[in-house]
Amino acid sequence: MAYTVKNEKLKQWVDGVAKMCQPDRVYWCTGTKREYNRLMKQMVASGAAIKLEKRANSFLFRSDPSDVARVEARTYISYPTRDQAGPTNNWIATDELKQIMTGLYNGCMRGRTMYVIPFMMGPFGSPMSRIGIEITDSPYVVCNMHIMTRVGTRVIEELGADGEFIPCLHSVGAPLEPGQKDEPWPCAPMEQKYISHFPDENLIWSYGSGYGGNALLGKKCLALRIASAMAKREGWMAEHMLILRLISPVGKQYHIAAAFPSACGKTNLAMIQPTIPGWKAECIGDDIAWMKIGPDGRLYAINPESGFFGVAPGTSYSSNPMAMESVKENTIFTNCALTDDGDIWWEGMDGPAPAHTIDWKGRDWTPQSTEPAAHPNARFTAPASQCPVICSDWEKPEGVPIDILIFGGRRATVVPLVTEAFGWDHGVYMGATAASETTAANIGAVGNLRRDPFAMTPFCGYNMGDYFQHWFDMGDRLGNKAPRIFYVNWFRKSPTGKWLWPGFGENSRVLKWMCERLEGTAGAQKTAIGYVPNKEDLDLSGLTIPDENIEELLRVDNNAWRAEIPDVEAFFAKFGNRLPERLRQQLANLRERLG
Ligand code: SAT
Ligand code: MN
Repeated sequence: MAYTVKNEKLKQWVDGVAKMCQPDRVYWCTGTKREYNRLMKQMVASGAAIKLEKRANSFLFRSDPSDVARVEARTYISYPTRDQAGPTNNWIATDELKQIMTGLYNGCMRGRTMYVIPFMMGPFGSPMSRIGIEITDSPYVVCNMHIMTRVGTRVIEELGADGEFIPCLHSVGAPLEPGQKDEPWPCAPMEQKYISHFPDENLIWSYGSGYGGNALLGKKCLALRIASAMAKREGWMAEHMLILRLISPVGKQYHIAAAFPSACGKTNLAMIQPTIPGWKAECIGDDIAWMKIGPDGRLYAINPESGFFGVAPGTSYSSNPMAMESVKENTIFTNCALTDDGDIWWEGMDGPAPAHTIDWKGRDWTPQSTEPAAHPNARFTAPASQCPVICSDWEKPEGVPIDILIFGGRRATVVPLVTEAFGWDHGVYMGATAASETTAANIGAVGNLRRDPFAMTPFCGYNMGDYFQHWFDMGDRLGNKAPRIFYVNWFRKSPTGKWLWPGFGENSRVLKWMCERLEGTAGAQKTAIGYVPNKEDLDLSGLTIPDENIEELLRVDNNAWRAEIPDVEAFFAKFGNRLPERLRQQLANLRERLG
């Protein structure tokens, strides 16, 4: 061990896990570049990773074809009673789940190294940051954690003898018998996968998957599921939100936090390059925001992560140039295609498709192939510091004061480009009823409409009805210092199925309108669903969009909204008496406004 651990609780936990999992050896991570390079070298030698000739210090991994995304059906929020987990979470009683998983963990690291990863979520020195310790038998996870979190000896120092940490146990669930050759991507069959959370104990147990949020436990497991439960208890917020700073031509700063479901363009918006002259944007985070009320009564946000785990397909110099710049070097690619000259490729990258690649399953691929070369949920893991527009204050310990909160999703119909809430309670209603067409970020059918309140459905660590109430409570505490709330939909389509809005950098026009609403300088029409801009309220200069498209984008069809009310009612009914009365009231108000 390269350092001394003074924390008895940590030592005991690690010893106990080692006894249960029976690894060949235990290794405490230091978080250094040397450690990273050594592990990568080992993985290249074993065939788990491919070093990219064309990209400095970058590597390609191919997962097992059965292990390509978060598995929500195998994700559990465990409490003694089902009601505590609520209707949106899978639940198994704590005792029973621990018994099942202890059985699986027994001897599961045989033939492998057990890595202990001390990591910090949030900047060093921030009162909002939290320490996690991940135990894993996957060196791939160690390297990803190096990028996504702050790993190292300094965490052990900050933890000291009696500091608090969140224990995160992970195993790929594939013990090796003596002499048995390892798989390039070891994992367990679906029915043995468990991504489990015990919020009462701030404890995470994950088994059987090596992919993304199932295995990089600082991300969804700690920073959202466990943190949301802590935040409820302690009076702060852990949200599935990007954070960005927008700077107006006169140099005024606006901080925006926005919640969209996975793979709905959070990373793109987080790194937006405004197309309107004079406006600039800087990125603070692309996936998760921890927010707390500051001494001045405003809501302050930090990004608990230190890297981007972004969806690769569709990322290009035209859709997200800043992401392309961020992945130029020191990046881990998972399930992308490999080009003949030793670079990565994916669908939607700039320029013509290469004449030949090796696809994410390791097979020859040509543009004539019937399957995509990269998996739709292929990812890049890149250090946030490599983003050319990373905000100079992105690691500020006190965070940045949030002016605007945005909810949204992918909707081909009904929902206009942008709507401003009448007030906090109405904004909470918008968040609670947010809906989106499903994407490839989760294993399941793609393209179905699902209610995804606050984009938190798969990430809320307790009863979602109580979570709604927490939003009202936070609003009450924030009072007139609360951020303004907006709802956006970049994805509305024409009756013939064409995108109506160009999106990407042009979304800055919508952000500008929001800022002007805060300043009281932009107009809007009051509709049944909120304030929607008139065509002339949006800065559309230099854009060539047919008038009828803009009209369709901003159209509020009361009939269509009325038709969705039964679905909202059915959704609300799931929460029984845990549904806050104030949400019921908002629904009644909407119904009345729709007439
Ligand atoms: O695999 S992750 O959960 O980290 C990515 C996502 O779904 O947003
Ligand atoms: Mn996400």
